[in-house]
Amino acid sequence: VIPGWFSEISPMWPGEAHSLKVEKVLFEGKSDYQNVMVFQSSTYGKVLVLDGVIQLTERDECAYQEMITHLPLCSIPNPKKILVIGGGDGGVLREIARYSSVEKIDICEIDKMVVEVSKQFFPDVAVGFEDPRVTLNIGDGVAYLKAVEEGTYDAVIVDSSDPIGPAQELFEKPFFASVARALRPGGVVCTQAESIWLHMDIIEGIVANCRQIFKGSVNYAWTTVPTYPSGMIGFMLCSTEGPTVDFKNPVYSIDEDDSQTRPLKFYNSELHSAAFCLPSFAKRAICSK
Ligand code: AAT
Repeated sequence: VIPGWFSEISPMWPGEAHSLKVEKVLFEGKSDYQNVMVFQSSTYGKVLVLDGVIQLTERDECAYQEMITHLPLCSIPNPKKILVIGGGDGGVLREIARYSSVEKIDICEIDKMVVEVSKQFFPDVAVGFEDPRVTLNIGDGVAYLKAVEEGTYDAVIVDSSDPIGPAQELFEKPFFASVARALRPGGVVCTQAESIWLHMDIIEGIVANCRQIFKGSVNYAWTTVPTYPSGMIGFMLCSTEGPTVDFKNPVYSIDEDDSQTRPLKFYNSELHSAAFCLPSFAKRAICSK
C-alpha cells in the first residue's frame, strides 16, 4: 500500500489493485451493511467506496450510469414503470428521469447511508432523487422483489455491488426468477454483470441462469469505466417472453432528444449497438452455450 494513495484490494481481483491518489478523506462511516468512505482524488474528482471497492467517481460515473440505464430503456418503446435495485447514489434515477414516457420510478436500496452520503457529497449524481416520479424504499432488493405484483414493470435495472457482501443474492437464480415475475411480457432487465477479464466464471453462471429464466432474449454488453476493476464492466440484458426485444438495435435515441437540459456525456446509439460486440474469447464463453 502506497502512503497517500487508495488501492482497491479485493479477493475478487487477486494480484492487482487499481490506485488513486488521495487529496483528502471527506467521510468515513460504518453502516449496518458495509464500510462507507468518500475521498477527494487528485484526478477523478470525489470517489465513493463501499467495503474498499470503488462504486463511482465523479469523472467516469457517466459511463456506467448512462449505459446501465439507456441500454435497456432505449431497447423498448415508451417505458413507463421502472424499478431500480441498489443504485443508492441516485445516478441511475437521474438517467431514467430523462424519459418523458416514464410515469413511475421505484428504487430499493439496502443502505440508507449510501443515499445520505451521496446527497451530501455527490449532488450532481443524487439529483436523481429530486424527480417527483421517484419512490425510495430502504430495504433488501431480494425481499422487495418477492412482494412485487406480477407483471408490474416495463424494466428492472439492477445497479448492484459485487457478489461479496449484501449483494450476493442479487447474482443468484431465485433473484432472477423474481425479476422475471415482476416484469410485464416483453419487459427488460439490465443487471451489473462484472468483467470479462476477471469474472468469466461469474458471468457464465449468470448467463446459464438467465437462459433458463428469461424466455425472450439473453445478451451481454459492456463498456469502459476506467476506475472499475480491469477498466471495464458488463451488463446482462434479458427480456421476458412476449413482444420481441432486439437489444442490439435500439428503438429510441435518447441522445437525439433535444429537450434534455443535461446533455448525455457518454451514451449514444452507435455505442449502444457496439456494446454487444464481444472479444472472441468472451463470445465463445457467453454466446455458444
Ligand atoms: N451506481 C453506483 C454503482 C454501484 S452501487 C451498488 C449499490 O447496491 C450500493 O449502494 C449497495 O448498497 C447496493 N446494494 C447492495 N446489495 C443490495 C441489496 N441486497 N438490495 C438493495 N441494494 C443493495 C455498483 C458498483 C459496482 C462495482 C463494480 N466493482
